[in-house]
Amino acid sequence: MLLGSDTDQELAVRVGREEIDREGLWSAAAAVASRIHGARAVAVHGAPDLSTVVAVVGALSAGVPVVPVPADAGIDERRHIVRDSGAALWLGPPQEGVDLPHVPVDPSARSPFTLPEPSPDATALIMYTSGTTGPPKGAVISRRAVAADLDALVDAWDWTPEDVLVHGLPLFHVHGLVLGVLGALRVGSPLLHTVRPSPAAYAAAAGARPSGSLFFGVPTVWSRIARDPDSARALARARLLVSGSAPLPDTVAEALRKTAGHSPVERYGMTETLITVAARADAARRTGWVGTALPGVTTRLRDEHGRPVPDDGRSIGELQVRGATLFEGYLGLPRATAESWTEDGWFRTGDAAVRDPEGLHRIVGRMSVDMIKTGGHRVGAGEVEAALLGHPSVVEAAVVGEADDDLGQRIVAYLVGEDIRPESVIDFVARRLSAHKRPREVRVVRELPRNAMGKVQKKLLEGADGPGACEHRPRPVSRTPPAAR
Ligand code: MLC
Ligand code: AMP
Repeated sequence: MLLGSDTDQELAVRVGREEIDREGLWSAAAAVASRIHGARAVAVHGAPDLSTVVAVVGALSAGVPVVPVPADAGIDERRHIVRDSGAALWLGPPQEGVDLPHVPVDPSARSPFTLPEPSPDATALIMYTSGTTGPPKGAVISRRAVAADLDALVDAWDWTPEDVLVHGLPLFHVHGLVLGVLGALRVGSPLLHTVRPSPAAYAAAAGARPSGSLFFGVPTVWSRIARDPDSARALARARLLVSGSAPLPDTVAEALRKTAGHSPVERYGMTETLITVAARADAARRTGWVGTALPGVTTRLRDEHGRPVPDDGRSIGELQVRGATLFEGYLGLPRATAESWTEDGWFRTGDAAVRDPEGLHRIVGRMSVDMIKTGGHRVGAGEVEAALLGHPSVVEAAVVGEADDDLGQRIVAYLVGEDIRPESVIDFVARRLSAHKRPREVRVVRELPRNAMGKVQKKLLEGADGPGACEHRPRPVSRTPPAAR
């Protein structure tokens, strides 16, 4: 069974003030399953509420692939995901840009409907994720991969039904949905979802009934908690804090060690691979080191010519992975799928890493400046640039990720054009793509730095994250104040 183990725990999931016990959840999910079984795929509005959990569990118990749609998606992105995925039904409240038949989801509905457990080879999820260019691609993830990943993490973190999981992460990414919801249900530990991942909500969950023991967060969440000592102190009683989805700064781990008495273990993954590398709960904390390959996963490092890189803890190569947790491919994109694997069958993560002789990994950056991680969300520079070029005032656009104490990277747009009003441009992207893909800052320049071939030289743009900074940068003629977020 993908979900649901024997447990004495009554509470299954609490989201904000709504909660449901295990029996109620299976029965409400059965009511969804009875209405959608046989559908090719269903799109689920990924709002942070109980209906989303019921919709996902209902679809999985019916063996229908789930397409999570970001709750903050703008109209173009939502339309793209719904159409590209081939979803036949929309589960959740009606949304602009969706013309599918709509199935309302009611957590208080009860049904005795049952179906046999679907095959482990069946698709569990089609999760949309950004590349460096083009619209998001649908990563097809099997039930087998989800189960393998969760079981490996259970082992790494000594995760048991006695744990109470706490997080407030979005219910449309691997972190919040696969680990944060399906993980809790597979293990049988209650989930307290805080709706937003605010420091105060995490602190309250540590003192709730039942009290949280296992806390998940992206580095932005941990950094906000580290800056709020009262909330950090409340986490002293937690069994385990876990950080992932982006690099955890040393300063944040150190501040948590001082105030909460412990710092998070780290783990590394991607939408396409699920979590592949994790530090064990009982391992000494080493900030920036994300642990060893999970059981069933193998990793290797390769240089730009495909040659092996030594495991000396210093030499950098592209991290490549293979194993039980990997996705099946990008939906309807055989070429992009083939390009993401090496000829000898390893998935190219696009992350630069080092590995030490004990097999511990440290992620040192991305191979491409066009892949941005902001607040733990993955955003392709190309897709934001394409959206910006649709704005009537914008003639040229270059988007970079700039180092940011809060978000890790913040999206900065360099624009050439006439009468550019930054707020209008930022809202334009938020309305079309999604709120988390909007530039946090706009810098208007007279021209973009280009090489002889006409290609924009992003490393010459002021503040662009990564190596290659240089004096010959264009000076912005105007910019939004940094406070304008
Ligand atoms: C502000 N808002 C706007 C706006 N300006 N909306 C539209 N247009 C504008 N111009 C609104 C937003 O919609 C939102 O509304 C509110 O302002 C705050 O949004 P924000 O500024 O984007 O939120 P912020 O506070 O910065 O959020 C930080 C954060 C969030 C950390 C809470 O980024 C987050 O939840 N990150 C987690 C990402 C994650 O789970 N990644 C895992 C990927 S899986 P409202 O109404 O919503 O408040 C993966 C695999 C692995 O990576 O390894 O795990
Ligand atoms: P996504 O597909 O949204 O899951 O994003 C995957 C990317 O997040 C990876 O390719 C990494 O760049 C980044 N990432 C995930 N976990 C970590 C981590 N622990 N440390 C550094 N980067 C991470």
